[in-house]
Amino acid sequence: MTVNVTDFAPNESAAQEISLHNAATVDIAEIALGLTSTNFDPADPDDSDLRNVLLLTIVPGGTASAGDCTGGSNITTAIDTAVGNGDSTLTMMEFTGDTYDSLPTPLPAGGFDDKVCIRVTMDPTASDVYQGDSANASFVFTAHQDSSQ
Ligand SMILES: [Ca+2]
Ligand SMILES: [Ca+2]
Repeated sequence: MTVNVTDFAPNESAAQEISLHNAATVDIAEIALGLTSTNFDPADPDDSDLRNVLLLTIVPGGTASAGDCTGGSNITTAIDTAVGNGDSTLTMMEFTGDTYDSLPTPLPAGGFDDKVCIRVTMDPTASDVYQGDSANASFVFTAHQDSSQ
């Protein structure tokens, strides 16, 4: 699942739902969520990295609607505590290269479905060194058959 962020303005946001489906005959006890990403600073490069001002919101069970995630259970603070600096906001940079183990999402065998809503918001206080910059983020879901993994 890939999210591309291009031509964002401060305070702009986008949200996407990722569907999870277990068609196998083995129960999935938990799902780890990892992130890799790249930054592009193409025009008049000034070493800005857009990922420092992209704030992530991760909501298992949430629904994407008008750039926001509604419903579900927001686990952004828990992820920031695990992989970030514990200030309760989660930048794309903080999560990049890490894996959060794990989402509170058991997925029984036999065709059960679940989903995760991911919202990206550009920090409203971001300066204009980020104009023209873009970022690519790839979220990686890893199923574990038992919770000790
Ligand atoms: Ca943080
Ligand atoms: Ca720049």
